[in-house]
Amino acid sequence: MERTFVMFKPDCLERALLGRILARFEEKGLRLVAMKMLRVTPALAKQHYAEHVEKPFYPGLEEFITASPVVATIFAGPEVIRVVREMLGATSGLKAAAGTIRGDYSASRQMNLVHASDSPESAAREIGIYFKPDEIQSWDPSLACWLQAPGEA
Ligand code: FUP
Repeated sequence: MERTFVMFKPDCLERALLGRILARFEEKGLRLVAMKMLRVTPALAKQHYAEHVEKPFYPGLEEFITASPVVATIFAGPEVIRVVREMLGATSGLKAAAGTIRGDYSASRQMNLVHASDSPESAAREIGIYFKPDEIQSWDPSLACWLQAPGEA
């Protein structure tokens, strides 16, 4: 089953939107398999956003992502990487379609509430940065048989 790394950013916690946004993933039927609250350090920010470290917007991005705690999670499910990215909407809350998480709750490119992996390679890399293997649960929720037909998972 595919896994994706989903991180609820400082603006999400500061605005007390964690429960509401987490509920959208739960209600969709995505399977939560790992979760922790932490503070992103500048070193961790540079590792996470390695592809952006040299970009002009990086200093502001680091200041933002280290400003308050985050909640790091892993969700599992068929095509979960694409499904979560589509639920989030475009990177900028100003461009994200209404009905998506960013479209409904964000009016910013930087303060876009939630990060999610954009490919199987980034999911594997980001999961490895934030979680040890024994922090990831393998479980079959009892409702799973009402969320997907046999063979779909
Ligand atoms: P995404 O894949 O949606 O996380 O977006 P990107 O990898 O393009 O950008 C990573 C983070 O940098 C985003 F959360 C938004 C932020 N960003 C800025 O703050 N300013 C920019 O000009 C571009 C991206």
